Amino acid sequence: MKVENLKDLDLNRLVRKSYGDDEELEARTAAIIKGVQANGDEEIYRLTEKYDHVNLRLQGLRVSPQEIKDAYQEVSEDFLGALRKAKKNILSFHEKQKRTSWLEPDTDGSMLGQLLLPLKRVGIYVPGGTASYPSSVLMNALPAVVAGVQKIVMVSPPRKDGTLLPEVLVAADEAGVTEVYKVGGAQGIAALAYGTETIQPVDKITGPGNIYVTLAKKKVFGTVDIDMLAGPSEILILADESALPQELAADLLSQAEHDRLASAILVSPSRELLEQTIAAVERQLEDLPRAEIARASWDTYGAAVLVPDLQAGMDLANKIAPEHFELVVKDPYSWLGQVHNVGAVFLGRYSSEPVGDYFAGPNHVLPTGGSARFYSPLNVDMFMKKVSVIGYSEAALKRDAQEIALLARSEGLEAHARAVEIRFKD
Ligand code: HSO
Ligand code: ZN
Repeated sequence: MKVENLKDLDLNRLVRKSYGDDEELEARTAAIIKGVQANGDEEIYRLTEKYDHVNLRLQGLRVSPQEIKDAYQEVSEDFLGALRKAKKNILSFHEKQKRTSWLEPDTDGSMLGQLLLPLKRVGIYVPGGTASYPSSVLMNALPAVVAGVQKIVMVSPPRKDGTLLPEVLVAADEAGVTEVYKVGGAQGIAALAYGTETIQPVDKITGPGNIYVTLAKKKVFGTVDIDMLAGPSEILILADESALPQELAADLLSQAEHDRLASAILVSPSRELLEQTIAAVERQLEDLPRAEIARASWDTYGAAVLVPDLQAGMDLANKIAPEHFELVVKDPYSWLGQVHNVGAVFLGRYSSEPVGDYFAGPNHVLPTGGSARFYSPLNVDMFMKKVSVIGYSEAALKRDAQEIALLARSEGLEAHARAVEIRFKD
């Protein structure tokens, strides 16, 4: 890794990655969805045998209360304690997001307003393998709980022995997930969207997944709502000479270790800091368990960018629109007013990115791939819908009837005009 000058930077290398628009994969995903629509549970059993190498026909798809109980026996008390503290912080942060219905009376006797209603059923996808994160179970389920969603259904691919990770099951139970099913991939998304004999369809699906899951979510959008099309993790750090290279290196690697396609970018006006951090990344990679993944990410999508000053760095951050943005500079709060296109901003050296991943309270499901330009972190509003309320009084309609009729006729819609006029015929 070498320090790059801002003016030579190839932005295309660093931004707008997605998990691909592969037509062949799209066709395969579509076929899986069709299969589940046509053959329900049996198709899920067949695909689970094929992709997850386990036959669930005897035990069924649903995780039993006994399995949840057993999971509690398998996790450590310290894990449970930390999970519960994280839950408390996430809940109290998201409580502040909750908005309520309102009805506003007018002096003319009419009433306008807006009902805010929780979605009835939501589905949460939790990936399998090493990306099966209990923290993501909390981050997806708790905003739904705060919104008042009654049914929160989780799906996740089973391991070869037909179980799910106990930490994930415990997190689901702690978060208030009401049903858990052992089904992953595009078939899991299809089951949530269209339902099967065992799984009732939901209104919205959230949660990250692999390319098949992402393409399936794209495909079922419209039948159900989805949260977003999650891409690989990203971090951009803007640092000045007050920052410590070993801390910056550790934060860069915290995102690089997620995924070979993850991107970790350091931006600074100090060449010395950039060079020292590159060296620190190399040293820290030596004994990192996921070094292979982190190195692939760092070598392909990482960067150390020299900018003329912090302002140029701030502008670059808003242009790249990273998922996570760390401001490790002398007075980070003085830059907050300029932060615009980022998923979450982390201020100062003690707001290391994993603080947000696990514990502080804000959601870690954040816009990626430049979508922070127009998209927000997962939040309570995304699990609610609005209904408009119109309660016109006689006086109000009398006052407005003529103008409503005029607008209706200007659109050639005579029946609309007559509908208001008929009330004042004599
Ligand atoms: N940084 C990831 C979330 C996560 N990290 C889960 C650890 N566990 C999302 O951007
Ligand atoms: Zn993370």
